[in-house]
Amino acid sequence: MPNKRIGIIGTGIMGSDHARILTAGIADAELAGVQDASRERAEALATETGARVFADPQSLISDPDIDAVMVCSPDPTHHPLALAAIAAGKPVMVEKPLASTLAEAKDVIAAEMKHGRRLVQVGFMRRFDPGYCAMKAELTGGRLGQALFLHCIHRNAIGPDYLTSDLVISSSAGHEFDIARFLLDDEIVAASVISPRASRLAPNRQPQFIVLESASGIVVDIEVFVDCGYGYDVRGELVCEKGTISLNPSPATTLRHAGHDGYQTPPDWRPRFAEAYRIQMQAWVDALSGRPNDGASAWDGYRAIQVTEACLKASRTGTRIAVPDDVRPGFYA
Ligand code: ISE
Repeated sequence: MPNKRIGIIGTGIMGSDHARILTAGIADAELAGVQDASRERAEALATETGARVFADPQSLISDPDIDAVMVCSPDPTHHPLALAAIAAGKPVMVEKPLASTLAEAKDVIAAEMKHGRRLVQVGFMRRFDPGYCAMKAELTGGRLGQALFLHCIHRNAIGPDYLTSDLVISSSAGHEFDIARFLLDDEIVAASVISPRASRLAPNRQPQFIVLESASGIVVDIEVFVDCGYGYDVRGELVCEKGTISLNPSPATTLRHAGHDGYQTPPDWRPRFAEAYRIQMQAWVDALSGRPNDGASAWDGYRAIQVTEACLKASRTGTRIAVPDDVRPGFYA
């Protein structure tokens, strides 16, 4: 079977990372094209990977030598480019979030359903992280009993300048919204948010403390602090009736040296989730040949945005906000 020819739109941090993962050893796929608003940046990646450079997103999407597309360009472009890929009948992996608003996410769902075949996967890579997968398997196995709490911590060393308090919820906590639904196999029905004062080192945005309630009665709490200073740190503990299961820090080794005993903390999320990104990529490529996977669908992307919007409203009003309980269309069963 010939390799699937992948085109990547957006060659910034995530697009370049995906390109390197793809070229480093994903079976049955090759990086065939790249495109970026900065031609220079696209060309640099093309030189490194041997991919062809496209002048604009549409020419990459419609090219007969591109079988499937990854959208890694800035968030506001996700919605139009997902629609363009659906219109061309090409499978598309859209980096999270699926869209910038609920209305846009609904558009993508409507277009995909009209097309009649599932084409969209959203890049919520934690679904492929071995740690989260082990937590899910343990919960499903039943030995711990029913879940009661999911405690989550999401810390970045230092957020980029453009990251506002709202984006901390949509861009960063969005991962927890999706992984909570996936892990617990449950829907989020309500959200409350409180914020401590801003760190004096990052006065332009506040850390957030989010409490979500699930339909079956599980409480999920999430600390999101993108300016913790020391490194990238994602934690999770699932508390059940008969025990708990926690994520371990990802490094395989502990270093004792010069008065220090512990783990190195990575500067950002790529080393922490390297394995998740690799497994996600292989699973997506395999799905192009018809093998289903547990990746997030456009419906999951839409639900994550619904939780985001409830959190934004909860944060503004200081009240508990119900998340609408939309019925999942059979198309996304
Ligand atoms: C970023 O966009 C990501 O996707 C990372 O996984 C997350 O940890 C970070 O906070 C986001 O800004």
